[in-house]
Amino acid sequence: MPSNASPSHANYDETLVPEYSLPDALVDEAGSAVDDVGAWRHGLRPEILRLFEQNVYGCMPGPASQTTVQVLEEGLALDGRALRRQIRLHFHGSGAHSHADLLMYVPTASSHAVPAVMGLSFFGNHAVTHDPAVQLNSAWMRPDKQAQIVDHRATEASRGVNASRWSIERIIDRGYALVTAYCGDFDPDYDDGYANGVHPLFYRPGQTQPAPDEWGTIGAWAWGLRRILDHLETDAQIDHRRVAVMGHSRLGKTALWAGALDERFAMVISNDSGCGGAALSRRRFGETIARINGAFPHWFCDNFRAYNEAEPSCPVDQHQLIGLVAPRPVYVASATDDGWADPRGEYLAAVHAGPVYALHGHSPLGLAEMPQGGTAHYENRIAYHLRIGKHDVTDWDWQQWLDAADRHLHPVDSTAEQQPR
Ligand code: GTR
Repeated sequence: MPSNASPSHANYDETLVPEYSLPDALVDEAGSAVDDVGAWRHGLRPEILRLFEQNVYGCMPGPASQTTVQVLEEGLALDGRALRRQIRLHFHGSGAHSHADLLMYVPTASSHAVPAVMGLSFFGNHAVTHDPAVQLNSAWMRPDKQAQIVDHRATEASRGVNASRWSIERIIDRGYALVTAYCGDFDPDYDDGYANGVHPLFYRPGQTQPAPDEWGTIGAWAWGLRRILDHLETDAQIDHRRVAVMGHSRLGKTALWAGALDERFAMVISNDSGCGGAALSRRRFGETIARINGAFPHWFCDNFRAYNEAEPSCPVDQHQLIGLVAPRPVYVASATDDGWADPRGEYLAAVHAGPVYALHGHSPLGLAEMPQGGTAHYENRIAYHLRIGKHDVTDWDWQQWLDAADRHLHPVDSTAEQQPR
């Protein structure tokens, strides 16, 4: 990480947050206020999506020209309370091939299709559980001592290193399936000019890297989430109309982008997603656009660099990303000791997405003040919590998300029009 990207060099002083004005979540580029759902759906929603594509995450392509499904393994887990299924999705296109391995745990207690939570992991399926039957991922991984990564590869000692972040037993016992995959199966998390991962499957003849308004690595990860959902649509044990997408940190940014783009995700949960996720960029609190583009030049599209030290000139801010999830439930989660991700900026973005929910007849977040640490607010479809603690995912987070999912994760109204994408 370049030194200017270091958390210790960031602003954490609320009095030094610059004055800023946010784009109104219900005003279009021409300056007209949108006051009915039809105009939002057919005008403003596609316009804002396009602005995020062109300026922040880049446009992503549709499915690969060919996808094949290989069942790697199936068996009972958790003393028979879950069916474990490991599946390899193969993607082909433009003479290139890549694959991603899914790990699914499906509760056996239900004879009906069950709702699911889907999320990508930082270190592979074997890292989210101690279950020895889960295959060890052999793809490139970021260096990490605690995750027992040696020479960029997982080792046997990497099994379960992130298990505390995935409350699998709780998820299963609450009646939800868990579906997960390694983010690096879609694009390894380093700046290689997009020679690996899924980008080459879509290069036009002669193209060697994405154009400035085309997808980066977050786009590739979000693409992966969408392809997993394509697969779940074929799985009779999963109620694909009740799939929540969840992500932590860089993968929380990814979950929001996937959920904004793809209305098949019935609920979106972003945890500690920070800059380029749920936090308002214009606050310049903690991580800023310049810092994130400096440290992770491959995450966003090249056009995003135009807003380094120039946040107000970006035509969108992150409350509008949250607004794109409307009217589906969206849950923004922060942690008290996670200043780098700007908890207050995440809370404010959830507040400022409120008018889009109100337009749809749903109550906004409904918190006039930043809430106390250790409280969760999921009465309404825009939910927020502030966990006490550091940048992490804990069982407390999962308890709140599952409570919110029980309350809000209903099948998408089949009469609601969905935007074809
Ligand atoms: C940090 C990055 C954050 C966040 C975090 C993570 O280094 O600056 O934006 O994404 O990594 O993903 O854990």
